[in-house]
Amino acid sequence: MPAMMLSLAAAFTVTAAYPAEAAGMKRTITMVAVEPKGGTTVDKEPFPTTALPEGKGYELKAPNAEGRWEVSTYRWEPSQIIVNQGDEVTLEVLGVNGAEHPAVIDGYDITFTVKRGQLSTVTFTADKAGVFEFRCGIHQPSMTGELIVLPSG
Ligand SMILES: [Cu+2]
Repeated sequence: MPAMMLSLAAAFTVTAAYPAEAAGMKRTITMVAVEPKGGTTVDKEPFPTTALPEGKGYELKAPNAEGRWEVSTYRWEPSQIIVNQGDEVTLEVLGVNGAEHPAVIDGYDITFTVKRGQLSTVTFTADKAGVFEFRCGIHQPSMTGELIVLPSG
């Protein structure tokens, strides 16, 4: 029992000290630009009567001749990135769906384009704390995410 308590105490110390000791780390975040899709037929589920928000980020296809309807959306995955202020952050974004995604990270004046089949790499120092939106210039309003930079100190 004492040994177990000691190891728990050690684990807690490491966890509690993580943000301060980890600041300034090199972080690589792997992401994808994807288009999840779903669909069914009107004999199983009626076609939705409520429209989705305007923009190319959402698509609701009306039933075809066989009664099949489909829904899809464009997403960044993950769409929330959490780093510590001072970290050197590298985003490696693979384009899986969609020909291209011109992206911007607000507050950091960073722009990059993700193309299908290519890995786009963006490296920056997260020197400003706060919550910064990043988004695709084409697939709105869904292809939006947050860069969350936790303040150091
Ligand atoms: Cu896009």
